[in-house]
Amino acid sequence: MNVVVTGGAGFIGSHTVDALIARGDRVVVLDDFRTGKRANLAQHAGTDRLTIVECDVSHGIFAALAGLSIDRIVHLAAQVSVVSSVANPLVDMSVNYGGTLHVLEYAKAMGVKKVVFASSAAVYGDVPPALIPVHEDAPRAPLSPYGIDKYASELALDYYAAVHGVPTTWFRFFNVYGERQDPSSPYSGVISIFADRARRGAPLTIFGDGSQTRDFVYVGDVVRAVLAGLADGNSRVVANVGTGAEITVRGLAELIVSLCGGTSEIAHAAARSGEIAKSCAAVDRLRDAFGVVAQMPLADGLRRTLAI
Ligand code: UD2
Repeated sequence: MNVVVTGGAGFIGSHTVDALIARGDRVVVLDDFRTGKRANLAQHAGTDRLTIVECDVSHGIFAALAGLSIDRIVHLAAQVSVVSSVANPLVDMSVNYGGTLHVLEYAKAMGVKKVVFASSAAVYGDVPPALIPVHEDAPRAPLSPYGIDKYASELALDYYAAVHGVPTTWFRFFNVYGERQDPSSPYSGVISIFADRARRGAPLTIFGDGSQTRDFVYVGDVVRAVLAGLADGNSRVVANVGTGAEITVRGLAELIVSLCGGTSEIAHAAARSGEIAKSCAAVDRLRDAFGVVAQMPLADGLRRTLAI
């Protein structure tokens, strides 16, 4: 396959590129390097199967990809912070929803055979406890511009498939973690922040009482889902990508501290506003439609992330 990976220099994107190149595909990374890093792709230096194009997905992708032969697209490029989307909804809308429309217009014009899109558990909003683990057909009730943009993008993918014949598949990622997740922003994934601090023996801060739960899925399992989505078939199909298991943030903090030798203190700070209480994916559709079951046990994935 000849695959464009938008956001291919980012955390999930660079792992996707690794897997595509390992199976023999040709890959074009389209990334504006605002948060993506060339270092995430340094392992492919010298390969003729990787082309890197610097471009904002919401501006000029037709020109950026001109002359390249493209079969399929994995669309991961996004503004990824829910909190930033609340502060700057217009930027979020333009990059996240606008970016998806640019990708779909390109796919339509070029006859691309599959677009796989990274949506998010954010489309569900705060799910009532009775609906956990949350199934794909549960109500979509996003609570942030980020969630609205992801849901709007899903609708656009469905529309381009139904009306313009562009095959599309999209996944709702739960809390993805693993190597190369950048801990440097306050809104980085909690595992990247806790791992970074616990490695140094620095204190971990839990927002709220730590009873909130999340479904943490290892990036390698997410990449297997993305690759399954790139295959023919399953157009207009959405699946959650999670493990089906939840852990409290307190339990997570204690596990990471113990894996690191137990020196970090665990402190508490005020809960984040708009905090979701419980999050856990129903994973039967991922298994039944795509043949993918998340395999990495949390403790093993944490050891890899911590490089211990
Ligand atoms: C995740 C996604 C987000 C969106 C959302 C959908 C990440 C990084 N973010 O947001 O993009 O899809 O799910 O619901 O995957 N926490 C602490 N201490 C810290 C940092 C975080 O206690 O230093 C808590 C935080 O309050 C939350 C949990 O850890 O309860 C997870 O936080 P997060 O920022 O990793 O992800 P989340 O679930 O808010």
